[in-house]
Amino acid sequence: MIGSKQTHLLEISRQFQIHGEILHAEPCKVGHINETYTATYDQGGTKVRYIHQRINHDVFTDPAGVMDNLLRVTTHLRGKLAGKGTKNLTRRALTVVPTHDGRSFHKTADGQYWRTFVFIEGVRTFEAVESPTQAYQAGKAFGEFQSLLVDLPGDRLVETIPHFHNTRRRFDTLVATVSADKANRAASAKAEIEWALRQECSVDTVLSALAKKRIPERVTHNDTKFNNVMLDVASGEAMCVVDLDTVMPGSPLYDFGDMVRTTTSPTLEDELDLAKVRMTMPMFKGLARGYLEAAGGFLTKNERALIAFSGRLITYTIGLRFLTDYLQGDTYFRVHRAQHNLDRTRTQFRLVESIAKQEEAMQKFADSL
Ligand code: GN1
Ligand code: MG
Repeated sequence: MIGSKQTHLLEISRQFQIHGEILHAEPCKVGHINETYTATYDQGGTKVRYIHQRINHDVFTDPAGVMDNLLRVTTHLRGKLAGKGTKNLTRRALTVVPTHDGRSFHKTADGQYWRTFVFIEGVRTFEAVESPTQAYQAGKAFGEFQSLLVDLPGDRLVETIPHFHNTRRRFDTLVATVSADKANRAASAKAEIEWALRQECSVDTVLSALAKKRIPERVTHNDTKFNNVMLDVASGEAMCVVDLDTVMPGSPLYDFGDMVRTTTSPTLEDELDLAKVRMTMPMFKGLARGYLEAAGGFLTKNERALIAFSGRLITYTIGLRFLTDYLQGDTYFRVHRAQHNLDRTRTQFRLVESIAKQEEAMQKFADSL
């Protein structure tokens, strides 16, 4: 194997119940938060892959809580899928590989948290959507995920990041960040800040519906980016949704909203050519059809009425977070170039405008399903 930089990873890999020798490991470059490696092992002459991942514990301050949620959720999913006679269960729900002492994660002497998953073979993810069929598959996958978790037994899940999609708090944090302007960047984002502040009238809609119990709290994924759906290479069908760290109490509208954000524009999240950034109706139709086929059975009328709005809301909320991080000096999201978070902000805000223009038509279509 393995260069000197990865000797640490070799040590980590030995903590888990994996047979055989590690041959090599490659870092996985997508994802803004955790640190992920794909590692290949020799097991009795066959090459077998695993995922090793370091949990960013600045972001997830309760890694044990994250793993408790994750085990409860994946165990429940696997049980329900098995009950329906689903084949290939380790391709259909994430499988945690325990440590030698039976724990779901390993804490290193220097306080890092590592976990291991079975690698799912024969699937791939896409950073940008390529067809309405893919959008349909994504909608269906997250809809099924929510639907299988409707009867998750036991206590309320841990809130791994409290107030995660609380747009009011995200808005107020932006306001405070602008006035502190610690990184001295507010002048360079004047137009974006002004635009963001003008949208204040939208921030409370879902929060107040939840507070008044007009819509229920449910178990939701909360990070339904298109690249968190594993599509089967051969058939194109969604096999599994990944990135379960933010599975916690929420609203299905947050999930659907983030699907609209990441699955209806043909562009990447940090597209520089804003002319290309737009909500496209064929993708939305595929997405909504897939989602409502799977989730339509449990969603209430009030939830359904906010389907199109949720896309605008979550795209705006993530934009607020990118802008805030830019103004705070890029301390949260991993960046790969100067102004990366500002570029991401502009893309989100452009997409919000495009959704706003089509919101009525989007809702009308969702109502027709
Ligand atoms: C982060 O880790 P990743 O890239 O899946 C973030 C999401 C954002 C997303 C924007 C825990 O997700 O909330 O929507 O970036 N995850 C966390 O791309 O903050
Ligand atoms: Mg994530």
